[in-house]
Amino acid sequence: EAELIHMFKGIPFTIRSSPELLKSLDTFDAREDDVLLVSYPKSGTHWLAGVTAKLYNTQVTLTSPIEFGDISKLEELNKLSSKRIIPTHLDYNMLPPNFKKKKCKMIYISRNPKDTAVSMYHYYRDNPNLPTVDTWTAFFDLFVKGDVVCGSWFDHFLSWEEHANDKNILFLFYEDMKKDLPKIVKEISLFLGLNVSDNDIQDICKKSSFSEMKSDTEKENSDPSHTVCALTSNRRLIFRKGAVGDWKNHFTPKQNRRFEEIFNEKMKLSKMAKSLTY
Ligand code: PPS
Repeated sequence: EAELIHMFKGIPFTIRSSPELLKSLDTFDAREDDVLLVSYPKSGTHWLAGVTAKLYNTQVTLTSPIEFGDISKLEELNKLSSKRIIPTHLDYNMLPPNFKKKKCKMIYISRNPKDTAVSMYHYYRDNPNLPTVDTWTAFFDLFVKGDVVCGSWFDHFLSWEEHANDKNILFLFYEDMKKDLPKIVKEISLFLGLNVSDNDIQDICKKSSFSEMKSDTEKENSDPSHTVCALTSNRRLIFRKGAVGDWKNHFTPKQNRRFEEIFNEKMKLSKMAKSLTY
């Protein structure tokens, strides 16, 4: 079991991200028109990918996360025609430097870390490619210590927050998408420089609802933008509940106090912390 995970630059990765591939990311050749979709796991990656691919009306290649696979995966990526939409769970420091040098557009989506923790717990429980966790209590401890795939939620968020005001980066919150999806889809389209009619926005929102995306993935010819995860082919593991506040069904009052203490300490210099406590 232990060999399901390996450490790279101090961060736990699954063996589906080979060390050779992670090493070569340093020299990966970015293109100016690449678009990156960035997230800590379980923050709305699939939702954002679905929306973004639909905004381009399929004239793009949506890839699986850049850090997954063996070394041949990077050669495949090099051969793909533009435009490429590339999801990633990498923190800012591990992102291939060429994406930064070329000022590629990047969309960072984050979510209340309490809900992310709960989502990740269920994913760990149901995914044979991840270590076994027996109880929520055990997972909670691993999560707050950052002892889970992709490392500490706090480190990830803070590494990206530092760049939230860069012109090529758009910062989004899962909860805002839940509250007013058309508004956020419009914001994404403006950021990407796409001219999309209000009708198209309505249509994209309809096709990107939780129930639409969940039921679509169960069809044989499902929209490929609904299935970017490289860790499972079982789409039911991705589309679980899609709700805000499920943490309240899992956190004990004591865990909640402990989480908030850690949150307040780790995030004391964060300007965006307020947008995250729901
Ligand atoms: S992954 O594996 O890290 O890429 O997972 P990710 O896509 O980031 O996050 C999965 C959670 O997002 C929820 N989800 C959605 N919520 C609302 N609307 C839509 N369309 C949608 N699509 C996916 C999904 O249900 C997971 O959250 P939980 O709380 O586990 O249900």
